[in-house]
Amino acid sequence: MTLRSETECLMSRLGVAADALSGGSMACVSPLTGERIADISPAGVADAAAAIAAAKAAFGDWRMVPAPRRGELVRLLGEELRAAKDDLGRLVSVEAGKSPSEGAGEVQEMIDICDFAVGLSRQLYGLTIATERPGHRMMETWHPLGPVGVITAFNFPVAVWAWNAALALVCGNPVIWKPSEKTPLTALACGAVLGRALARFGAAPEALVQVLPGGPELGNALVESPDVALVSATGSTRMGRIVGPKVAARFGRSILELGGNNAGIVCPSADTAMTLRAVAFGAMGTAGQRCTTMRRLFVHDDIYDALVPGLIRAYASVSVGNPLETDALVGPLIDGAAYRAMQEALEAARAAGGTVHGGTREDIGPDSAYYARPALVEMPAQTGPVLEETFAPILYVMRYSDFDAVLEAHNAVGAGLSSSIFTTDLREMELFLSARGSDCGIANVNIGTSGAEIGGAFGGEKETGGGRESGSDAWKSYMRRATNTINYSRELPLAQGVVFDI
Ligand code: UN1
Repeated sequence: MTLRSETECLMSRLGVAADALSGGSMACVSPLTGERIADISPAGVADAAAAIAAAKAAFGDWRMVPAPRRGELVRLLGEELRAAKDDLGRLVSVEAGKSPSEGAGEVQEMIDICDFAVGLSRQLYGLTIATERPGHRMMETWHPLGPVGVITAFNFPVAVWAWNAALALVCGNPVIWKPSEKTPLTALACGAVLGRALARFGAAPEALVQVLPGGPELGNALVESPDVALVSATGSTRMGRIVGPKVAARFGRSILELGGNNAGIVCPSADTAMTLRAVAFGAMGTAGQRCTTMRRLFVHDDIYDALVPGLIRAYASVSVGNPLETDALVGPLIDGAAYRAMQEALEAARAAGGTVHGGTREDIGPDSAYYARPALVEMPAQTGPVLEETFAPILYVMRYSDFDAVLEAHNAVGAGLSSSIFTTDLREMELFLSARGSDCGIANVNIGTSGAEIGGAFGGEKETGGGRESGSDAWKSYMRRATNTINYSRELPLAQGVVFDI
């Protein structure tokens, strides 16, 4: 079976008819082989405008549906996702090149956030606050915000949408989704899965969730429209520099989840065998194409020789290949541009005095597929490409001897998403987690930088954009807060003791 016909089968089982997959002007390509697996019809800016208007109308109704009832829709979505897990996970592998386990894991992440959001639908708590005025009560109420525009990247084509959609829906907001141009099929499939949940739910407003596959002009329409209350955008820092100011200029709200340049610090007391496995997954998993991928590793002089030669061997021996045909752990890069960016970074690393292990193209599949052996680069210092995020499996390894200096080096990059320390020394661990330690939104101990669970808030600081999605109280970004002061007395005492007797 060709990948194209497998895609048609998967899509049809997921609920997208075959005639939606051919004859359109937007080519969908699988990175596994470079094969065209569908030609769909993209949405245009007029469709985006219509979608925004429809979402605005849907908001009028959805905001009045009690939150636990809204949670019921998300519960049904979780059920439909459980039923669709195998097919949707496989489609993620076909469209984004992930291994079956990572494809399935991504759908599991969607199911997890649905479960979380269902619970949340009964816990959108506001505080009751002590007031200084007698006979008064003060409280806060969380209200739905408005239509939410979700812009996602190719590397987590479905999970990141689910983080946003599940929360937005229980918070009372319609969703308009602009998926990556590289992964529109999984988005259409999610639309069909959600359609089944909506049909079972019954009385949801029209256009509660809409999918707009197509080019950047669609994302721009969401960014510029005053009717899109919140834009949640995942992608490069370059993209965020455009989206953030535009949304801010109209006083809209944004959640930005941008680049990462995530590092690990390996201390003398680290468990070397476990560290090696954690670094291998963090740096090579998903072919280095997670925003949480480990990209820098600082290794203490005393442990360098016990760890790094073994890591270099792991890089030389890790299986690279088509993960649907072999049990390869490292699949393809998303496209030729990603491969070229990887080679440019490696060239720059060599020019800066780095020793490159691996990184070459593997002779797998047709010319239109880009498989590369992950690269480990021993660097004399944190310079040149080490300071940038290259979305490919490159790990820059550097030595350190002084803990305070390594903390400083750790934080001396633009991005601030995820970080790890490998140590069994309590003082090092706590310093890393302290106010003068890691400056990232995620700081881990004895695990890698990637693979966060949905229960925590996900996102990072500095050039990562500052947004938080997923768990903890990230839901608050999807609602507006009203502070209410109620006078149940017959007097009118003014706050701060102000007197105004007329
Ligand atoms: C991303 O790469 O944009 O923590 C999201 C992780 C995943 C999510 C990554 N749960 O690696």
